[in-house]
Amino acid sequence: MATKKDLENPSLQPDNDKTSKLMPHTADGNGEFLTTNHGLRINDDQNSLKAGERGATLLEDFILREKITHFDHERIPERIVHARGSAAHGVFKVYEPMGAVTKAGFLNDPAIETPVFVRFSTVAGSRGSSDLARDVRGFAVKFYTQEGNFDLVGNNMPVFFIQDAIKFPDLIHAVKPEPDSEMPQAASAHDTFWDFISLMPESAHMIMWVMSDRALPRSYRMMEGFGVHTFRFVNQEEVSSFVKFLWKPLLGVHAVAWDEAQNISGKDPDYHRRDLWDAIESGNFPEWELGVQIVPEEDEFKFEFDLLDPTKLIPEELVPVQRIGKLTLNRNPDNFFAETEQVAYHLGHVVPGIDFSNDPLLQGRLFSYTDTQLLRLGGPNFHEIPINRPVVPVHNNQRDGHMRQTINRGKTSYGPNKIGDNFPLQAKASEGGFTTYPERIDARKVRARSKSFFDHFSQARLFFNSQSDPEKNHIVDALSFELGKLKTVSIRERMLGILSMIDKSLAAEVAFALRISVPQDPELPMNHSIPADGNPADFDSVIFKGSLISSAALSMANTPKDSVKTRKIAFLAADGVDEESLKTVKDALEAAGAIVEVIAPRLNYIISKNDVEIPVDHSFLTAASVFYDAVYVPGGTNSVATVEADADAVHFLNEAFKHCKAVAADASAMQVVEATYFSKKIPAEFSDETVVREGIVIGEDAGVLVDKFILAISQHRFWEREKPRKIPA
Ligand code: HDD
Repeated sequence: MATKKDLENPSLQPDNDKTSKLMPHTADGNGEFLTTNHGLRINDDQNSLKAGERGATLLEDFILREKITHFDHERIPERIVHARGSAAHGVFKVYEPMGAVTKAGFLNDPAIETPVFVRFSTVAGSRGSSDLARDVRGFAVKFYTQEGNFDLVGNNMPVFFIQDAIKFPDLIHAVKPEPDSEMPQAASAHDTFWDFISLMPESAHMIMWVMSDRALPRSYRMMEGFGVHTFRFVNQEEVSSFVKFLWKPLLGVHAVAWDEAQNISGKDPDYHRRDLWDAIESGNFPEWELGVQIVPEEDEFKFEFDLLDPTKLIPEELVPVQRIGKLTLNRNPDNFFAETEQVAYHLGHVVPGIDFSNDPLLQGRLFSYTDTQLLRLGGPNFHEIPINRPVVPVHNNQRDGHMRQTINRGKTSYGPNKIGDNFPLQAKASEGGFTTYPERIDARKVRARSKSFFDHFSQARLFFNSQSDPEKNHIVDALSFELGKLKTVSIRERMLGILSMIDKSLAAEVAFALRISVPQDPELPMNHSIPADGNPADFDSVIFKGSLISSAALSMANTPKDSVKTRKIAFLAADGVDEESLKTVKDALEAAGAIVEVIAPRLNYIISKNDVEIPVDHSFLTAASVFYDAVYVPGGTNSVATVEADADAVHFLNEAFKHCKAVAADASAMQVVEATYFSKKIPAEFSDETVVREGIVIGEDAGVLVDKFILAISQHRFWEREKPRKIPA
C-alpha cells in the first residue's frame, strides 16, 4: 500500500523484503571487541573487581552489575497458552487474483511474494515442555503485506472446545497443570480437564479431534492448519462472503503412534522443533497450500449448523476447498528470543478485504491478543520489535510508552491539526483505508447463546464415523488412557455419558477398557454451562441434525501417500557390510527425496566387506527407531552377524515394527529379521499389493527391493498391525 508520500512520488517502489528490513536490527560479534551495553571495550570479563585478590567484590564494579542485571532480566512471561513453539520465515504467493471475493492486495497479485513468519506450538505445556504432548497444535501465520500485517492465528484442528470466549479462562485453567501440585505438565490426562469437559457438551466435537491422531503430528510440516472461525471476505464492490481458511500440507497429514510419542518425549523433546529446523537448513522447504471455503452471504442460513459456531466445520463435501496460493518456509530465525519468542500475533491484524464474523469466540479473541502482549512484552510498543514491524511505514499519533524506539519528529501528535497540515492523513477506502463491513445489526442486548449453537453431537459423530478403523481404535485408546489416569471415578462416568451421545460403540469400547458401565440415562443433553437463570433458548427443543454421515476429508487415512520426501530411513549395519547393496538402496532413496542415516554399533565409520569406509551417522546408543520412518538391514555376512547379535539393533527393528513402520532387509540379512518377534509375520511374497498392506520387503536384488521399499515408506504406517495388540518392544 502506498503512503501519501509514496503516492506523490510514483518512482518509489514498495520494498517487500522483510529479511532486509530485519538486517539493520541484527548484530554479529565476529571479529569485534567485547563491550559493555554502552560501547566501552572490556578488558577483563573473567574476574569481578575486588578489594585484593581474595577480597570482597566491590559495588563499584559497573561491568559486573550490568552483566548480572541484564542476565537477571532475561526472561519474560511465557505465553499463557501456546508457550512452547518454533517458527520460521517464508513467503506466500497467491495463484490467481481473488478479486471476485476479496480486495486484499496480497490475494490479488500472483507476482507478489508476501513475506511471512509462521509459529507452530503446542497449547498446554510450558516453554520447555515436550513437542510430542497429546495436544492441539497452533499454526500462526503473520503475512507482512503491502497493506499492513495480516495474522491468521489458527490451529491444526478446524474446531474449538468452547463457543464463547468467556469460557476460555475456564478451559485453560482446567487443562493446565493442577494449581495445588502443578501437575501434570503438558498433558490433558488429569481430573480438572476432564471434569470440565464432562460438563461441557459443546466440547464433544473438539474432543474427538484432540483424542485422534491429529494431536500427535509426525511433523509440523505434515499438519493441516485451520483459521477455525468463519471470517469475511469483502471485494472492491463491497460485496461480502463468508470464508473459512485452511492450510493443506504438500507432504500429506501424518501422525506418530502414542507409544512412540511418549518415547520421543523422553529421547528428544525438541523433535518437532528439530525436524522443522533441519528440514529448512537442508533446503527441504516445508510447503502448504492455502485453501478457502467460500459461502456467499445469502447462504448464511443454508446449513444445518451455524456458521458462527466455532465448534463446527464446513464439511468439504458441502463447500469444496479452493486452493488459492502457496506458503513456503525457507529460512530459520537468526535468534529464537528476538523472533520466535517476541512475535506477537493478533486476530485483529487484518487488511482491507478481510473482516470478521460475529462468532463469539472470535470476538473475544479480538480483545485477548493485544492484552496478552502488553503483559508479555512489557508495554504498548511491542509493534516496534523488528519481527512485529510491518514492511510498510507506520504513522499515527500514538506516542511514548516503555521502550519507545521511534523518534517521532514534529510538534503534532493529534488530529485534526493545522500546525502539521493535518498529517498523518486518514486514507479513503480508495487509498487503502480499512473500512469495516457495514453489517446490519438490529438486536437486543442479551447474555445468551443462540439455539443454533446447541447441537453438540452431530459433527462429533460425523468426525468419528469418518475415521478409518485404526483411527477409531486410536481414539478409543486415547480416551481409555486419558480417562484411565483420572482419580475421580464419577468424571469417567460423566464422560461416558457424553461419548454415548456421540457413538454408542465408542462409549462401549472405552467403558470396557475402564471396566465400568455406560450410564443408561446420562444427564444429557443437559448443558452444564448454562447461566444461573437458564438460557433464553430452550435446549430441550434442539433437533440433532447432521444429515452428512461421513466426510472423507476428515480421515488422515485418505491423505496422499505418494512420496517419501524428507522421510528418515535408518540403515542398521556393521563392519563387513555389502556396500553395493547399501549404496543402491541409499542412492535410490535419496533420489526419491528421503534421508538415509547409517546406524552401527560404534560411531564414526564402518569398513565394508571390500574395505571401503562408510560414514556412520549414529551408534545404537544415540539413535532410536522412533526417530525414523523406516528401517533397512543391508547384507554382508559379518555385518549381518554383528547386527543380529546386538540386542539394541534387534530392539530397533522390533520397535519399528511395533510402531507400524516399513521394514526392509536384504535376503542375506534374513537371520537378523528372524531374531525379531515379528519374523513369523513376514509375507511369503512381495508383490506391490502385499507391500502396501504389510509394509515388509525382503529381497535379493537391491534395485528391485528399493522400489518396493519406497512404495512401503510412502504408505507412512501400517496401522493394521496393531490389531493383535500387546506387542512387546
Ligand atoms: Fe489463542 C495464543 C490459536 C482461542 C487467547 N492462540 C494463541 C496462539 C495460537 C492460538 C496459534 C499462539 C500464537 C503464537 O504462536 O504466538 N486461540 C487459537 C485458536 C483459537 C484460540 C485457533 C480458537 C479458535 N485464544 C483463544 C481464545 C482466547 C485466546 C478464545 C481468549 C479469549 N491465545 C490467546 C492469548 C494468546 C493466544 C492468551 C497467548 C499468547 C498470545 O495470545 O499471543 O491471547
